[in-house]
Amino acid sequence: MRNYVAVDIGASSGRMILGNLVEGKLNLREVHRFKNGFTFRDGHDRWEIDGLIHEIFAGLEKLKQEGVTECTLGIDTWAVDYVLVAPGGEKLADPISYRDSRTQNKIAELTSEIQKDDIYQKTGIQFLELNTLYQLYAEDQELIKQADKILLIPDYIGYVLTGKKAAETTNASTTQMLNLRERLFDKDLLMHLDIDPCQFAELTDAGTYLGEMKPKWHEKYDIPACRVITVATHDTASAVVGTPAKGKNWAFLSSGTWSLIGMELTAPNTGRMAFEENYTNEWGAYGTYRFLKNIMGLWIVQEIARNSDSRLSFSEMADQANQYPFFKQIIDVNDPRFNHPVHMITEIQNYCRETGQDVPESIGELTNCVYGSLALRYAKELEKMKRITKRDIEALYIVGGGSSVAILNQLTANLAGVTVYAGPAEATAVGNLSVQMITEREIKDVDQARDLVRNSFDIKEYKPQKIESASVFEKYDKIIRNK
Ligand code: LFR
Repeated sequence: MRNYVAVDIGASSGRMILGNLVEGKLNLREVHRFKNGFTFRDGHDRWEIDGLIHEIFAGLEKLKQEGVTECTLGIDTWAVDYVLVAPGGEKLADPISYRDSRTQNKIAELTSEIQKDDIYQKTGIQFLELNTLYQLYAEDQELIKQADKILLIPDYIGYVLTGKKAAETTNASTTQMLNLRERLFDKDLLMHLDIDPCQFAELTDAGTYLGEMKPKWHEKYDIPACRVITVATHDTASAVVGTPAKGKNWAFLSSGTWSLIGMELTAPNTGRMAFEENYTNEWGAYGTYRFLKNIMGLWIVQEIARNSDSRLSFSEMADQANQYPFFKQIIDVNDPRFNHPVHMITEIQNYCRETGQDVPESIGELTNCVYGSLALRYAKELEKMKRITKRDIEALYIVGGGSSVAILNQLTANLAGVTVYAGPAEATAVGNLSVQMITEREIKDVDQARDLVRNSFDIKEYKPQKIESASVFEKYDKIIRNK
């Protein structure tokens, strides 16, 4: 039995999952879980990257103690953030979070120098201030000059573990700096930012062998022999691989800190409508594209929990939300004011006040408002996607931590009029493990991986129920318009 280890780190937590294929089923076991988050240091919101790497070694030590002596290992994390690496190999600073305020107004500034449409035609990527393009534009130019390499987070972790540098493409595409046609970092954009193409590592596809663990780590820690495989290192790309989809007319929703709603395409769509609706074409594993939209997601709920000091899970918060009728209060979940407010609860309350709605007070009311508004936004985006791609959507596969929120799944099915399939919660780790298994030739391809996911996990089905949705959509449109 071979051992595959997924290191999957999101904005709020990381986990290490051991995966094995046993009698045609995928067995998962969580070996280690740890917290993640940014803190304000040296003038910016920064991730504690050394701490995260330390947790990986702690997880590997646990595995060794449990008798695992050999494994392959894949790393996926959130996208867009990077580490500047000095010629000697050490990091020049702790990486700055995409929620840091340094990129405020940077889209406007950069697109006054290069046309927005040009950037979209080159890259096919949605305009989000968090993109690496605007982060590098806002970066300390002296630091960029000193950097031998700019490595995205999972590439950097892979580099620390093995000493090998790569720029994995599913993640590199989220920089908004890859040229779709040349399939390289775009020369004009690099030139504009005064970045030498050599400052990025070689573009590498998911499913490539990166290297062995450095001997020095074996001297320092008692860990299994590890071969690191470059998987789909963008967590969302891994989640899509791990989605148990079947047939043609389906969409996905990777539901965690962010809600990433989209379709898997075999060619990018950079048409007028896609541009105007700010849809993205992130590169997927094995020649696919994630045609999707970022929705603020459960971050808003996480922040409500943080503000109120409650230790409730998403599902427990949903139980409280369920005690109130839905759609009493509606917010635009993608309003930038919810990106990183000082206090999320106050921000939601102010929004409701300003838009002439009753002010939600309890955790239940606040969560009710957010879940209802998320479901509405999901339904709206599914409609848009159908128009843009001219394809039908009959099923929505919801994966990730948020897929366990039954009421949100049912509301989404009802409003969108599609069947929702929910689970697995660990789709990202599953996608990470699947790419390792394909690379090791233990399974054939993504189709087989998805069959495996369907056979190995309890996927819940939510059929759309008839509800009076017209008035709800009307209310939504009015609130969004009059904001
Ligand atoms: C989800 C995710 C999204 C990306 C955002 C920022 O974890 O990777 O796909 O847009 O985080 O990196």
